[in-house]
Amino acid sequence: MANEESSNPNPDPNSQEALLQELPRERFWEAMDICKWEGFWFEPGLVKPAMTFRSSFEARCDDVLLASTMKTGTTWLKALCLCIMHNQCSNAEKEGEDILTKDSPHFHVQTVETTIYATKPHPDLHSMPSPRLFHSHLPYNLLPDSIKNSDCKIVYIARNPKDTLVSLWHFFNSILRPNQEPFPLEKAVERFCNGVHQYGPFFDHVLQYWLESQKRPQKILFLKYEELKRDPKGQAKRLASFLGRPFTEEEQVDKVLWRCSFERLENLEVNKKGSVLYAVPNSCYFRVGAVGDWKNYLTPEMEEMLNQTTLMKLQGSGLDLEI
Ligand code: PAP
Repeated sequence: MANEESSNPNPDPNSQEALLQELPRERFWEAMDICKWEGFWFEPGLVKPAMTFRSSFEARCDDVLLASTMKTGTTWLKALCLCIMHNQCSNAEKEGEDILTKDSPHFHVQTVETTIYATKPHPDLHSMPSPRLFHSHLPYNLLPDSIKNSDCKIVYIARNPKDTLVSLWHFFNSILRPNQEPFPLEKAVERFCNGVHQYGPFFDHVLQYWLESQKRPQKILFLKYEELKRDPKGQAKRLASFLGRPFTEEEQVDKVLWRCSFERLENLEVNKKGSVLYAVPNSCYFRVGAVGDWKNYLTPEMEEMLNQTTLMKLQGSGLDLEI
C-alpha cells in the first residue's frame, strides 16, 4: 500500500527546490548538468515539473499514457496512437482532416514533464476531453500513483540499445553541440553503459516497464521498435486492440501505417519546420528511422561493450532487446 510520502511527495515549491539542490550532479557530454533523482538522471529543469506531475496528476480510467526512454520510437508511437484514437474515430478520410498534417505528433501528444508541467505548474487538464492521450519519458517508479493504481492504460516502446545510443548521439550532438565537434562516440557508449544520460540508466528504465507489463498485461502494453518494423500490421493491430479500438477492416491498418510512416511524417510541412519543445526543431525527430544503423557507427569494441552490458543487465528478465 502507498504510504503518505510516496502518494504525495514534494508537493510545495520550496521543498521541491530544496530537494533539487541536494541531488547529485554530473556533466552530460561536457555540455550541460544532469542530476540524479530516485535512481535516474534528468536535466535539472525537468525535475520540478516531474515532481508536480507525480504528486498532483489525477488519472481518468480512460486515459492513455505513452511511455518511453529517449530515442526508442516515441514519435512513431505518438503518431500511431493519435491515428488509432482520433482519426479512426472521426472517420477522417481526407488528407485535410488528418490530424498529423495539422501539427507535430509532439504537439498533439505532449510529454508531461517537458511540456505540460514545464510551462504551467498547475495545468488545466480537467477540461481536456476524454480519452486523454499523454506521453512521459519518466521511469515507472516516478509515475503518479493515480496512473499506477487506476484502470488507465500505458503503452511502452523499447528499442535495441545500439540503435538507441546512435540515435541519441546524433540528437544531442545537433541540439547541444551544433557548432562543435561531435561528442566522442566512445565516451558516449561508456556513459550509456554506465547509465549517466538523460532518463538513464536505459536498462533500468526498460526493465521496470517490462517487468510491470509481465505482471499486468491488461494495463501495460510493451512494444518494440524492431517488431513494429518487422511486422507493422501485426503490431498495429495489437496496439489498436489494446487501446480498445480494434481495426474492423484491413484497409484501415494500411492507412494508419502509411499515415504514420517515417517517409510521410518526415516530409509533412509541420514536421519540417517549427518546434514544440524549446530549442528542439521538429525536424530533429526524423533521421534515418531504420533498424541496424548502429553498424555504420560502432566499432567492434563499442559493440562488444554494449552487448555485454545488455546481456548482463537483462539476464534472467526474459526480455530480448534484439542485440
Ligand atoms: P524522442 O524520444 O526524443 O521523442 P524518438 O521519436 O523516440 O524521440 O526518436 C527518434 C527516432 O525515431 C529517430 O531514429 P534514428 O535516429 O535512428 O533515425 C527517428 O528517425 C525515428 N523515427 C521517427 N519517426 C519515425 C517513424 N514514423 N517510423 C520509424 N522511425 C521513426
